[in-house]
Amino acid sequence: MKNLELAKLLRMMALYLEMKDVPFKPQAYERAAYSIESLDEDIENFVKRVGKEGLKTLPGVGESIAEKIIEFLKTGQIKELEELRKEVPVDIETLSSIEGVGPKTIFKLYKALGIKNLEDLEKACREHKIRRLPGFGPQSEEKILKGIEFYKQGGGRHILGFIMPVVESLINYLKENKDIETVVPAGSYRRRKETVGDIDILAISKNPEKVMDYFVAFPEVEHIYAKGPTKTMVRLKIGLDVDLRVVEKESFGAALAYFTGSKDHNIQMRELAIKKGWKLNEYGLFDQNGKKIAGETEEEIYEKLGLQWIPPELRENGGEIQLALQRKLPKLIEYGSLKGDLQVQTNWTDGGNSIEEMVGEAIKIGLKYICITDHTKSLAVTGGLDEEKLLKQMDYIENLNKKYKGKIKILKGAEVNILKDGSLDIKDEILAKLDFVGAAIHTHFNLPKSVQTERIIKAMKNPFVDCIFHPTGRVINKRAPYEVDIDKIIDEAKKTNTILEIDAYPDRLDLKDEHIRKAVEKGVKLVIDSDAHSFLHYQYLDLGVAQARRGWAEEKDILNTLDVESFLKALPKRK
Ligand code: DGT
Ligand code: CA
Ligand code: CA
Ligand code: ZN
Repeated sequence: MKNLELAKLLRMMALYLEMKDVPFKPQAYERAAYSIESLDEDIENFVKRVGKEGLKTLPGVGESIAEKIIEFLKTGQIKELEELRKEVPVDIETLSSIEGVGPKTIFKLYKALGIKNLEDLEKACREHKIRRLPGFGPQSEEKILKGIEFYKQGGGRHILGFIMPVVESLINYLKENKDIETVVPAGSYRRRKETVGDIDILAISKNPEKVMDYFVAFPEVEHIYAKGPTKTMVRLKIGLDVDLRVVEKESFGAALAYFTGSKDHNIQMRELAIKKGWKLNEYGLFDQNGKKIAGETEEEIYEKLGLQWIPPELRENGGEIQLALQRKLPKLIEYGSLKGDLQVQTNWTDGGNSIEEMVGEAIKIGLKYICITDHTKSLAVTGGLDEEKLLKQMDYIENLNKKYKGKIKILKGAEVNILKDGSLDIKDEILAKLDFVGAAIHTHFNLPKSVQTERIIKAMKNPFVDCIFHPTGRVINKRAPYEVDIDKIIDEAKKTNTILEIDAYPDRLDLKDEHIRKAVEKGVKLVIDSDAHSFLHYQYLDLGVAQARRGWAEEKDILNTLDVESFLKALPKRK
């Protein structure tokens, strides 16, 4: 799978072109990168299958980018990019992930101070060299330092949704080996944590040596840390570490439970065993005489301990063991149970596909409704829609609905901007005509906490705002959430009958798990959206379901598990 590597290079192209102030092209490269990383097929196979013309059906990929992709598959690099890198040899990928540091700033810093990487940048900040440059000041210096700190906290954890295709392809590769009986990813990956440190895979085999030879021959392996018959550790080319453990069939369940974790969950489990005078470890559950009483399956371990089986997403020591003892675990929302998607952008603004392309793909994957929510006018960079264009889009959708009757329902919506004072950038009389209105913050991220909170509450009080999109505004590993009193937002959501969104896009996952749990406890209604900017992004809906499960959400908490008629009737403000 070269997809991630290619996406990375395309994104780098976008950054360099932005640095050079080339118009439009950066956005195309960015979109193409999106497309490639969310493609669920190996890009090499894909190109073999559909050729250059097929490549051009991907959002963002035109003639010139298609050629670069083919060049990369042939030569392992993109010549134009190599030249740009020679000209301005900076670690553009890392530097540009620091909040407030864009390609143009990077270029200025390189020219003025020779800053090439994160270390240079931090040093220059600490030596107060940046504040003396024209266009910078003490404030921008502080902001950059803060950004660096946040970046470092990320600590090299990988975003689950982005590494999933690689892990799945590795699992499929392992499954092809005849010596492997069963193979399952465990650890934080199995718990569907939003970021993972490394991947822990378990397998059953009678020929562990052969299995390990086969494992390290996986084409994406870059480095072997250690190789032994029971445990082998490697690093993949995308920088992700993977451990493979081969265990005996009789203890597979015990190993699976142990290596799924989390560590705190395991400690509680072990204590439960100790209370009974037993012992639990990665080999099995043993009674007071040291006799093994369970180990082959996870289910029997939980059962012998008097517990209901606990879904991995709940194993974070958040009270799940106590509830499992009483057989009162929530009945979590199931994967694949979403019938609609309420946040879909199109090429009317910054999406990569037309409304009809988004509709076509939605039908293909079995969605029963989607809501078109293009950005609105004050978000000028996306070409946000004004009242007039919104009305035009509503008419257009009205007509499309005739064409697609019986296949899918297209809802009229918008992702409306919340202005600095909490008012919206679209008039109420127009909002009133939409089926579903999401409001979101895209500017003024740095207001004081109480001001930011009041700003959102004011938007929730608008009778036409059905939902707050990505309520905390974070971008994992890139941008901290804005300061906001989330408990207050949840309380006000309940009071004002406003839905909160779980944005399923891999680096958003906003609300996050612990917020979802609070919202569920308070009886706030939620929706799970892909925030699609391309038809390839619908696949992330299940990542949102994963997050909802980690937040203990049941089907009844998530409104887009309903069919479209019931969904519209259930909209809390419109009842
Ligand atoms: P990660 O990789 O940081 O995203 O998180 P995990 O949960 O995958 O943690 P990892 O890879 O260090 O270990 C995998 C599992 O092994 C972990 O979920 C629980 C188990 N484990 C690791 N170390 C310990 C330990 O010291 N005590 C106990 N009880 N379990 C452990
Ligand atoms: Ca792990
Ligand atoms: Ca590990
Ligand atoms: Zn957008």
